[in-house]
Amino acid sequence: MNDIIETIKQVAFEIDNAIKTADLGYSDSENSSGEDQLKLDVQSDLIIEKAFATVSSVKDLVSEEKEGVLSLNPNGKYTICYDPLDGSSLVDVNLSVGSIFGIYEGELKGENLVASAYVVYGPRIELVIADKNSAPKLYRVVGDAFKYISEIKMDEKGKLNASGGTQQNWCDYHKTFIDDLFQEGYRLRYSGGMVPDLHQIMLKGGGLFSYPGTSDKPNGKLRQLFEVIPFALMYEQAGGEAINHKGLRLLELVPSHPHDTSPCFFGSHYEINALRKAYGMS
Ligand code: AHM
Ligand code: MG
Repeated sequence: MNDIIETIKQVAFEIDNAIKTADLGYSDSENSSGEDQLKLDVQSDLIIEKAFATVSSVKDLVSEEKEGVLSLNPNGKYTICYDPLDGSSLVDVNLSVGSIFGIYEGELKGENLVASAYVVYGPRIELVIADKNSAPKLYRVVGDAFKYISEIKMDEKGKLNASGGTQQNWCDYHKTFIDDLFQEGYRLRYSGGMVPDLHQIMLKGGGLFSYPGTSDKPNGKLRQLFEVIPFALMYEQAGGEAINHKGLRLLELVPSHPHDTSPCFFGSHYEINALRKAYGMS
């Protein structure tokens, strides 16, 4: 596992450099979700693919930017499912973006996630790593290396509300739930990049990040293997919760296709309990 973490640190520097210097235009291709790919998406994907090609513990790579599975080493133990540059459409307005990595052993489903990591490219580069045994660990680039900063622990209740999806397409009970949180004093924090948005809520103690199913996207937008499940491990290990619209832990999701999405809710206990009531789960 250590070789994988070291590789993630290496690619973080390379992708950060690409963000700061590369052409921000579109490539000629679409990803498997039918979205236009930026040149930067393709470049970040290649950086990760090249770096893991020599890591013997990695069996396969599955990228948000590629349709199929890329086999690397038949004797490897882990499959890495990754979103090379999440929120890349925010680079042209100079907002924070991130890379997300889910490290799976065996079949690609939530319960086989053994560790996850994400990198935030903001005013500073930060890396968070989670496994099943301890609280997530925060690292920050100081000088030319990642320095360990602290463990991340969430409070029972937070103050922030990051509500995704097109509001016009929310169902009535979701709208009422989100409105009620604002009535209770929650403050809106939503940049449109899930990495900085979820990072902010975890580091500020708690709150809610939601990306519900909507009338135009009944299964939400965020991808299970690359985005939803890796962050679910982060939130649970930080003392929060991560569930879908039916109350299922996101770590119990079993995708039938690598690019499947899921409605998702990440938060501290208080907000997730409020969600359960609003959605009629309890
Ligand atoms: P991407 O993987 O194509 O960059 O899209 C994922 C991003 C997330 O970072 C963010 O939470 C979400 O899309 C925002 O979507 P919306 O604009 O619909 O709220
Ligand atoms: Mg993404």
